Amino acid sequence: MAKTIVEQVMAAHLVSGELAPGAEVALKIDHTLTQDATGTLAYLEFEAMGVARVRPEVAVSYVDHNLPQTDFRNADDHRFLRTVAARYGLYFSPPGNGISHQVHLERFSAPGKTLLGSDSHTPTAGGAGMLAFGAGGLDVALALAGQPFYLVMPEVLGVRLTGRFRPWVSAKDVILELLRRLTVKGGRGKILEFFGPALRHLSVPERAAITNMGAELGATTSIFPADAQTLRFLKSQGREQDFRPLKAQGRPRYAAVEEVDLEALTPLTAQPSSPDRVAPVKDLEGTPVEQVLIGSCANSSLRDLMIAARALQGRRVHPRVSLEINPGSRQVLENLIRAGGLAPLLEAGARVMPPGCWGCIGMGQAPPTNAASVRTFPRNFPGRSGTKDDRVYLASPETAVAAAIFGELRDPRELGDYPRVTGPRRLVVSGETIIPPPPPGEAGEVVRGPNIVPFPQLAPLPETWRGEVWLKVGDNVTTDDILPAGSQILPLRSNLPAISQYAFTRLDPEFPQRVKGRGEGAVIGGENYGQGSSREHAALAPRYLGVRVKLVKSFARIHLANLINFGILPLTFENPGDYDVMTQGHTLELPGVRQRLLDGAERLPLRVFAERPWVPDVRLIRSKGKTPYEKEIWVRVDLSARQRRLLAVGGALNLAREG
Ligand code: MIC
Ligand code: SF4
Repeated sequence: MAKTIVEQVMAAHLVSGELAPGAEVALKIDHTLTQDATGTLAYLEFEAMGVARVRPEVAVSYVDHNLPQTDFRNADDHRFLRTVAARYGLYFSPPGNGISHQVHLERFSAPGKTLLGSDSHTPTAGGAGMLAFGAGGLDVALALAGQPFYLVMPEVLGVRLTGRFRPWVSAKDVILELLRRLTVKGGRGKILEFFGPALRHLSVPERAAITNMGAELGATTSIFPADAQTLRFLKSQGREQDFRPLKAQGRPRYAAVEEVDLEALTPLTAQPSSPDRVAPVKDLEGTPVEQVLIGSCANSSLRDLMIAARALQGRRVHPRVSLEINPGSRQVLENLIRAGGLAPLLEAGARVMPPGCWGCIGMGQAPPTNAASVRTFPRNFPGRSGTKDDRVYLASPETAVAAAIFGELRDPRELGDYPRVTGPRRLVVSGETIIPPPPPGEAGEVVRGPNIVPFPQLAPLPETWRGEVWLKVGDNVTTDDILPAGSQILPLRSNLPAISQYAFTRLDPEFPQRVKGRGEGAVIGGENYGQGSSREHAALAPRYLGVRVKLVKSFARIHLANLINFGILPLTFENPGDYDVMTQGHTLELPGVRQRLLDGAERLPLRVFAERPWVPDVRLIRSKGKTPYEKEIWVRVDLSARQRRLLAVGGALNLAREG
């Protein structure tokens, strides 16, 4: 019988539910990963569940995001993570070892296995045939406790790749082309499954650059088959025993098929400040560039850095440009040195950072005011670089290195001969820097510094909810907008009271002060609300300040799951036009909402009260004193019975505590 790869892997991991698009399914999780910025909270949540040892086959705690250790807080977090790993039986990848996604691909990826990671770019491992999902920390904590991962079964979108790259065009251009066609909303509710004759020429790191940025399409995940290229990659890692072939059976029926002819692609770039504002580099030639960053979980493999090194051989970086290289892992850096790639980078004038995320999440490397920065990163959301009104372009290592040499955006094909870069058959493998879990008897104690603040208790949902609209925002709001990262805020990830003081401050600097002591409130949003990072802090920090209701046109997947996990009611407009008539300051009432939810209601009445009439069809209510105008609208709650229970008790942790 014809079957997609997705169906095969899901069927092999199905705990409950039916593999029909739109239905909730529960999957067994084989591997988990966390990174430091989401991991601290995830392990506090895991500890609250009272489980003695982690259950998945492989569970890894990586430290890659917050590396500068500007004070004790950061170092406290790292020590907490190291001692938690030893106590509960996880692998620990210390700071300097590399970015979680790159290191997991190198040292642990296994075709046909499932991976759940508290980072939205976890689908990177789909490049090696893993079914890998980004999720909030609490979902990962539940998987660590042996529980399945719940998700709404997506449709499978086939992506057929044909042809072969022309010189100076590479994997980044494939995913930028898909972003150009489908936009940051186009992948929602979908898994991308790649196939076609071009796969023969695509190495695993190239495939991983594509699956990585499937996250930017809003896709649930992306996956490639496991074939000769996968075996070659695993052999180069000394892990051929982890290979198992994986391909679609027969001629499966995809919900739709996108075709990309690699031969027809030209160098592309995503313009400021959204990954889908894609244009050919040629059309933007001459734009002056002052910073070029090559790195991140999307493009920091040995291949990517060697391309940059070879292109820079005998050349110098333009004097206007700061070129910075962030290797993806210690292994990449080690092999770069052995392959003779480090010297040309340094000789050309590049700065080389230790492996890690760095400027990708605003931990240093902020660009100057009013300057274009070209980055091989996956995201260019406004202000994410650490500079207000930044102008960040996303591009391939080829396009980035051309910008570094010319000091402006230029089609990299102007650089002449394309360097031939082939990886060694056997890489120098530095996996021994990953600390394996000690035997259960030798676990040791978890060490908590003052920056590790215990998880708060969250109140259950009241029978009838009433609160004010505290904020109204537009379309495609990111979790970076809701709770920014960067060098000031990232050290507070394990301290909820402190980090909540930054919630929504990008959109309204007064927000935390404005809502303080005012009970509970609501946020109104547009389409694709909460795209981007998986950080559950973007749900939890507003909840801590009293946000209990989010009413939007549509949600992004991971943020939606995080809202439910922390007891925030995720509502959508039945009539999207109602969005236009609502403003900050309106009072909302959801009569009998708790019982209605538990009864399975798919639509709820919402009363909106205002001081003044704001649309022609509001009616005057004489008895309501202060808020005389009322309108009733319908809102939708598209949730499973499990999610309804979570919301009623005030969140997943309350449910886990109840047992
Ligand atoms: C990101 O790229 O946005 C991050 C920073 O890696 C986040 C995780 C976080 O906010 O800690 C992500 O992708 O989920
Ligand atoms: Fe790190 Fe950037 Fe990748 Fe996020 S997108 S994991 S910040 S490198």
